[in-house]
Amino acid sequence: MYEDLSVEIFMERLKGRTPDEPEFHQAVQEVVEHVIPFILEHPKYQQAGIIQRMTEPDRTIIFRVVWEDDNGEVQVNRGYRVQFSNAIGPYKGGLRFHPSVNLSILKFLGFEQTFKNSLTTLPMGAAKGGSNFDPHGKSDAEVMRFCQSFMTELVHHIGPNTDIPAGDVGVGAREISYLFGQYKRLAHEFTGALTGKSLEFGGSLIRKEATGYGNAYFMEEMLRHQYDSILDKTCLISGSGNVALYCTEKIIQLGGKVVTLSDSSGFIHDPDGIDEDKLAYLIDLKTVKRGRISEYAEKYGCEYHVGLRPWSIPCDLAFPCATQNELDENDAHHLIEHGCIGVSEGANMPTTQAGIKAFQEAKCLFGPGKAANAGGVAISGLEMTQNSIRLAWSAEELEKRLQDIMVGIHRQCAQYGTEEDYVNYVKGANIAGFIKVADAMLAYGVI
Ligand code: NDP
Ligand code: 2IT
Repeated sequence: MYEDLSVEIFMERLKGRTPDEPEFHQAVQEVVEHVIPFILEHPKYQQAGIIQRMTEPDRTIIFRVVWEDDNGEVQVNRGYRVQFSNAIGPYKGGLRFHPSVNLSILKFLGFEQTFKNSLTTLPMGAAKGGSNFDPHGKSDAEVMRFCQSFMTELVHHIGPNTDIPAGDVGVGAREISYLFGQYKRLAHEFTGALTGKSLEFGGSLIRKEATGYGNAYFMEEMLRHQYDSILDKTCLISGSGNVALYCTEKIIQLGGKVVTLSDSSGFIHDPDGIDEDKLAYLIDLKTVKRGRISEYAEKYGCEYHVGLRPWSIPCDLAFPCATQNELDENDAHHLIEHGCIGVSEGANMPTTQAGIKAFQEAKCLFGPGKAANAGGVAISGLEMTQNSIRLAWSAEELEKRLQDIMVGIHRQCAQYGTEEDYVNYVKGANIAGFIKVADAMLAYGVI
């Protein structure tokens, strides 16, 4: 079976049966470039059609979400849950509310989640979901009505041992609270069927910080591997959401200097660096007032670049933490020419394929999202554990576990990705993530 397996033939067939899914193709291409050569050396995976099965979700649920806006007008959105794989644990992954959400984007995210969750070493399968609903500019009451309607369908497909959604772009503490409230009401039970919950009702300490902290820890570990550290490094961050803000916080704690942040309207450049007071202002601005990043520039009198991304600014380290394909080949060349020695992806697939190649050719450290941003889902996994044992661990305990998990992910990447004097973290993450899921699938037989 599959005797003619090659990256080219595989991708041609995948594109043939999934037309109009460019983000999904991109995510699969990035994986199979490393995994297919590995499979060819290990025929048991080839004979069992493992990669063919891994690139087809277990199931995809698409549903209508109807809600009433504050003017009494009926609004219709589309809701999704792509349950990708439960080979190594119940389906697990975030929900994204953003106007760009479509099946291609959710399939790319669900596919990547399979490898990411495997790398954490915790027993979690993979899923992703969301809606083309845009929370920007909506009142709390509108967001609540949307979330309640969304959960009215989703409740049939999730549960603490089945599928456990969490946040992603556009889904933070407010949305998870509305979603969990409706889940609890409809399911008639109080169980940890969502993570990222608030502390009063089963949430975990460190969860909101975990993705950003983990991303900074992953960079620190890549640097430590070559006897360096974040201390005194100038850092660029894109985005100003959950991941970007807490990545900033950890970089400040590790002695680095963050000089940029962005949103979809532009970026701020503060050459003096964002300190703890400025960060406190930002967390309030973005999570309570739901303001724009340009307001930071007005308050602190620094530059604001409308409609641009931060990659033209000279730096030592870059942390793309906003969205997919926000850093392309030109940006990569700019960064390298201006002295950048490391990139750690807080977002999912923020760097284009050509961008990744440019970093790797320049021997710039490059940590792919499925490894570097796995801290968020890892603490989600530990939120599930705490819910199951009905206990809450301390922040110190959880942060220590987060650090250990990020170090462990780095170790797995180095084990499978070391090429002479350079660690190819993309290759390492893909192969290490693949093996655990593939071996579970082999054990189950043909299902
Ligand atoms: P948030 O919604 O909290 O913040 C998203 C940020 O990115 C905002 O600043 C937003 O700006 C910006 N952004 C979103 N879409 C675009 C776009 N199309 N173009 C430019 N800027 C954009 O999301 P998170 O911080 O949670 O997520 C950021 C990234 O991290 C995503 O790729 C997500 O998948 C990934 N991730 C998140 C995890 C988590 O635990 N939250 C875990 C692992 C990965 P604006 O407000 O203008 O839209
Ligand atoms: O992309 C991701 O890993 C997330 N959005 C977090 C998923 C989770 O279940 O915590």
